[in-house]
Amino acid sequence: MTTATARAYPNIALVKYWGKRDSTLMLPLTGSMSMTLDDFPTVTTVERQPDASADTFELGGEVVTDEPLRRVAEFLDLVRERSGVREFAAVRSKNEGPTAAGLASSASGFAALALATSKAYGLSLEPADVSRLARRGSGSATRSIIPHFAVWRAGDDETSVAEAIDAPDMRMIVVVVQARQKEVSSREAMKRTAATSPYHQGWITTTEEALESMIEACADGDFTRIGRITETNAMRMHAAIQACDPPIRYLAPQSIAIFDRIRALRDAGMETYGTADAGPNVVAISRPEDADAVAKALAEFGEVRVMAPGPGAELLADSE
Ligand code: 2P0
Repeated sequence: MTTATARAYPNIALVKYWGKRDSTLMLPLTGSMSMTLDDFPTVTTVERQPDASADTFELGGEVVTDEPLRRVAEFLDLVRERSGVREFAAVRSKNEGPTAAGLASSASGFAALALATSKAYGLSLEPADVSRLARRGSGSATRSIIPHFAVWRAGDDETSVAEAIDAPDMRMIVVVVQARQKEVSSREAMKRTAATSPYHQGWITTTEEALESMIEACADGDFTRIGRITETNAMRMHAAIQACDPPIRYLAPQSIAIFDRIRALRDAGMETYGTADAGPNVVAISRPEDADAVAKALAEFGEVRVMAPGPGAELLADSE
């Protein structure tokens, strides 16, 4: 194959990844667990260019240069090294969600890129190998290879891959607070948390515990326990981030108001829990039968999308 197109979806972590043990191999400090979404996909085509003298990258029809191009080209270098094929490539990608607004576009982006590139360069990889490869592009992309629910183990270069885990069916109600470019990238903020947050060690210890509890709760099909672990883990991540020097605060006043409403819904007997990534958007989780009511209750805060567990990374087309 010399051209391949792949699609992958973002994922939202219920137990978060926040910090690296090795930033070259992209090994996380702790394991994490997520649900892959069924909307906001990235579709990426990688076309080998025998005569080109550099890689090119187009996102949503716009030519991309500088740092995003550098990350894509470095990722392609890994695949060139493994495949022995030295050709450069043209990468064309399209995100259906708002880029860099905290809706995990780098997860779907590098997951789709990993699958498309491995095919275009003739590597024949199992899903675990694609997950391992995607990790080198962006940590959270490791999990987007896997359909529905995934656990990504901290591990070492060989074992730090995501695997499917059974969990009770649920919905994610995504409230898009502001689809704006964020001020500090996750990558930078993770570094600053490790270097300056006094709560960093507490974050690591409690996340390791949270993951083990989450795995038990999933095996038991215990939505209540899953929800509690999810919300607590998210709050602890934001607490550790806010305690950086200089501080970083991803949650907006509107985000806090959504968390308050989620708690009020619970107090009123509607079981839902909240989480948020490195941005102001809030994601509520609920049982499938409660999702529409939760979505209605949160609609005043912004655009609301109900998401079900979605597919893993898929090859859409390949050709000579
Ligand atoms: C997660 N996030 O588990 C956590 C929670 C954001 C908050 O993974 O440096 O884009 O490329 O590995 O994966 C976002 O960080 O960072 C992220 P890199 P990534 O989903």
